[in-house]
Amino acid sequence: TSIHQNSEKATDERSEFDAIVVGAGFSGLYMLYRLRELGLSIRVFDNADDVGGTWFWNRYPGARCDSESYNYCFSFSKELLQEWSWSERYATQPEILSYLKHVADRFDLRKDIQFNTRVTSAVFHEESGKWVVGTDRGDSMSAKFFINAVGCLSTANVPKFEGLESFAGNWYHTSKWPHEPVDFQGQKVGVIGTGASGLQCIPEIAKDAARLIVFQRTPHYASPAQNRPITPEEDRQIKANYDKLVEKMRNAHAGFPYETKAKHALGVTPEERNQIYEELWKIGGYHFLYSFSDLLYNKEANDTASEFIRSKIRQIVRDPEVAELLCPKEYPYGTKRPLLDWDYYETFNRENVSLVDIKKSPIVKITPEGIQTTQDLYELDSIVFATGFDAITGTLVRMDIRGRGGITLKQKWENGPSTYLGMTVHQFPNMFVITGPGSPSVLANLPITIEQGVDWITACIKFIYEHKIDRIEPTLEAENAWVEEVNKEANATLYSLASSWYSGTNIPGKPKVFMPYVGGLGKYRAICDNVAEAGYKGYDLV
Ligand code: N01
Repeated sequence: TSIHQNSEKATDERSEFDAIVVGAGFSGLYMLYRLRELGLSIRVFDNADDVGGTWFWNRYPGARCDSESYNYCFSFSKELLQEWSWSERYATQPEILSYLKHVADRFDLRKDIQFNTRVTSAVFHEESGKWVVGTDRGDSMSAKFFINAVGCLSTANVPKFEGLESFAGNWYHTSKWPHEPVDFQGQKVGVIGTGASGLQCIPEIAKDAARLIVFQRTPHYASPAQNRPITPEEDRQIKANYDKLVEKMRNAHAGFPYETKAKHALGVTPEERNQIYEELWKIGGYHFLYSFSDLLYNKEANDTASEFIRSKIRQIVRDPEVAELLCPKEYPYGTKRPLLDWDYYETFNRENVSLVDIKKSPIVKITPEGIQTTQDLYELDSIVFATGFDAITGTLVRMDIRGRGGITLKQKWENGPSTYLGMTVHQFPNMFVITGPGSPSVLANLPITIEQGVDWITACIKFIYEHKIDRIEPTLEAENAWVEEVNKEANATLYSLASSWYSGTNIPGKPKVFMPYVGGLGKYRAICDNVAEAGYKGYDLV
């Protein structure tokens, strides 16, 4: 019998498995699919009551993916690519969620997934060589392999403002949005945060609320999304060429099928440069980032793109003071996650919307009436926290994961995460992380980078069974060398000029370490493949 949506228990009653996977989003679903092909017994846990991961939780108004729909999907099944049609250039959250539900049904994945269950601990038992996994429902199950598919942005960051519990209205975090639509009509609403989530929900909330006050700490750069429906002809063309498109994405730097216009922004005349920027601005989406390949490496080159975006903001926003406040000046374009503009800048031309600079006048506390800054009290009916996540490591260190000698992952990563290839950790045998720190993860088109990670892990597990190996664990030397490589790549870029969740600076007390691997998905894939081909170089195989 297959398990249907909202069922709480997977069908298999056993407590011992070959592999336990945490998370049923893009990465957990595909991991399950691949491991089943090896004939293994698998249990997947997810805290939600259905599949979807990030697309299950982030239901705020306006939630969509910034990556184009026909790039942001699984590529492993040609049939799936042909049978699913995306309705718009950028898919909405409900459409991506129904896609992932379709994937779960089509490949009969639900029967191995236990929903409404949070994994709270995972302890490696040295004698048996098994991971013992505990959940908030009192389960205790063991497996040879423990695989984290928890996503990079799954632990919400609600800043600890004094007095939040005293607030008389309702408050929401974008990633924990209620399943029923929230009605802001007639309300005074405050939104804190202007990252990807803020930029998407602000224009939508502005249409409903009587008054919207946006609390901005740091302005972000955004280029137009230029969304539109996908025509039947376009759909046919994409599908006729999917093989080539997929091949291109898999080997591309960021997993997208785009090509940069030119190498050096300063190698063309200012007129030519402007023309390229204008052209890409019209095309929309991440194409703008693909103007010149040195934007993230050369500050002077970057200045030209940053200034171009500022000039556009000044053209769109009518009030010059508000426009200036919306212009990022303290960090280069692209060093915080580049964003798309879904009528965000235009929203500040509305009569009912205002912008508060909380860098100049920080929030002091939340009172029963609203938000108190050093300057004013803003009376509000609702507050929306678009304040992001304890990204990349947050969910992992909150689970009580204990490796050899009882060391916890939290202790191990006290001064910042260290991994070998972003997928494995010294002292944590037979544990894998998909989109872990030290992998391209959030800097690449996620479904495509997830497929690379899952395929590599699957091949590794197959190798382990074929060679009758009990344990695989990276050596400390290999791990240290990889950390050095990740740092070297990051240091060659301009990323250090911004504070961002990429390096943990959004979370007070979190070590400041640039977490993703910047070298690109194509290069990373080749490195990982070489390690495998060399018989898992850098690993102890026992
Ligand atoms: O979170 P963020 P997000 N006081 O961390 C501010 C993906 N995503 O949920 O910049 C006051 O980017 C913070 O200010 P500052 C995507 O990868 C994708 O928006 O730190 N303000 C910032 O403005 C994205 O990058 C999509 O100074 C505080 C905001 O809150 C990632 O998720 C859509 C504060 C947080 O921005 C995270 O995006 C949505 C405090 N104490 C998300 N703490 C799409 O594909 C934080 N802020 C479209």
